Amino acid sequence: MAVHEELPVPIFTSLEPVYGSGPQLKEAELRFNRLKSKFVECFGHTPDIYARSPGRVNLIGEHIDYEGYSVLPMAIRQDTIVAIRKCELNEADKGLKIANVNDKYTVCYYPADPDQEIDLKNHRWGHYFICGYKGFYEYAKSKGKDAVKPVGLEVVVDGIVPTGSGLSSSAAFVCSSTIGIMAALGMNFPKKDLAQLTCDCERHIGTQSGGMDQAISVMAQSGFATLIDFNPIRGTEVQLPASGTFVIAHSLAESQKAVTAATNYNNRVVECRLASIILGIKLGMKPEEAITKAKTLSDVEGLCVSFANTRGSSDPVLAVKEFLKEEPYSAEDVERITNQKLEAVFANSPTSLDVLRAAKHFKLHQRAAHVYSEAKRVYAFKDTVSSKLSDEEMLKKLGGLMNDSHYSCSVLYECSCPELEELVKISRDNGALGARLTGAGWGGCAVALVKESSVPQFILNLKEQFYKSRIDRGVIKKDDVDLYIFASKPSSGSAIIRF
Ligand code: NG1
Ligand code: MG
Repeated sequence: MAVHEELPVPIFTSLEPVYGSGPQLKEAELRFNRLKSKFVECFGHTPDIYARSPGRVNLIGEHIDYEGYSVLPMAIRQDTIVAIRKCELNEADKGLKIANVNDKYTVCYYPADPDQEIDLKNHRWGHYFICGYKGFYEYAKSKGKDAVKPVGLEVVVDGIVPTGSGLSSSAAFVCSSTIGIMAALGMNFPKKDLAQLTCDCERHIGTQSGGMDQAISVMAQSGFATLIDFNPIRGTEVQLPASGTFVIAHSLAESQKAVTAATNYNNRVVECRLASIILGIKLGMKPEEAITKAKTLSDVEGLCVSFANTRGSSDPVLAVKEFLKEEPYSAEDVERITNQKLEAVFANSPTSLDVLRAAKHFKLHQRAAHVYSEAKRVYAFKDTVSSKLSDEEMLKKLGGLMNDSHYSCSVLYECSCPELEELVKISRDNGALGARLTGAGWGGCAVALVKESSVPQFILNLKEQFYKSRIDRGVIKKDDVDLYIFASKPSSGSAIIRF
């Protein structure tokens, strides 16, 4: 039997297989009807096909996917749906027209050219669709499908994953776009290829992201969280304990990752790269070798382990302690060790050069200590879930790991913010077994593990203690509060819908 990531994206002719029954189905029917009407209003006819892909909440394993380490997210029910119709390029209106059911997002036009550059200096919401468009053609070409000619596309998007929230609205959009284009052209690729290609193509937006969000969005199975391994991408279903529920709560600080990349996200990717190179050198690699081979911290873990073995432990965190100083490194400090100008090391990566220009110093010890310890927590989490512990002990242990993860993100990786700290504290004060920021951080959501039976009271308390003052100050509307705090069950991954 083929493992499910080898299979193509499922194609359904009704909404039930994706949205189940009950209120979720009703909501989905309304959305699809509205989307179809908007499509007719924009383009004068109905779409050929719909593609949907969900957002996700990462339970544990933050900022380690791009370092090659496994992570443990689950899909949430909130998704992006793309309605799409192919039009020949000789039709009157050429190109790609991308509208949105939400009028806040004005129609974007792009040429039907897979080689177009995305204008990063001028960020527009439609850019994420173009990531998918480019990604689809790059993949098709790599598979020798040169005959796939660029086509024009009419598109309407309906996304309900809150944006800038660390719940991966961007991956939901990129994945549904890519899959929509693929389906409109009558093709279907294995899910693991789609996970890889959407990860690669979302980088056109300018963040040097890892592949967690796209992998879970494409591959999620309803009812399970997924342990995702990289190189190659692989998903293992993880059954979560029924006695616990994950509650997602928005800090109401928006994390504008595409805009702050040079100082936040990409900065950490560059710091990890520098830490890898220096560790590589300290552990016996020649500088040139380290620069070409030590791309991520997982690339040098083997060296760390053999060093640590001589110390009687196989913990790479020990190597970090021994070889990376705690004081921040200046560019010159690093260059003295690498014998190479940093501009030359990163010459092929314009977004890394932006980081170098913006950075005052590099906290290599702290970033590497976070990555190696967080990687271990992911496996500890998975092992705990499948252990024989009693429910109570299990939840306690999982909560403890989440708390440790938060501490590491906050103190070592410095990707939290005051609003997230407040939310995490209030969550713990109200009985959460563990709480942590989720996603990239610097704003966005926290996720809390709460005993199933206490969830309604927990949510009420957070509304009172975190959201009420924000409603009073007009930060959010009272009627919208359920969009910002909700319990979440593991939902299903991408699907194509053809009525
Ligand atoms: P968010 O910002 O939650 O979409 C980002 C990255 C992930 C991962 C997390 C941190 C993108 C598309 N995603 O997620 O790959 O690195 O941060 O764990 O940038
Ligand atoms: Mg994102």
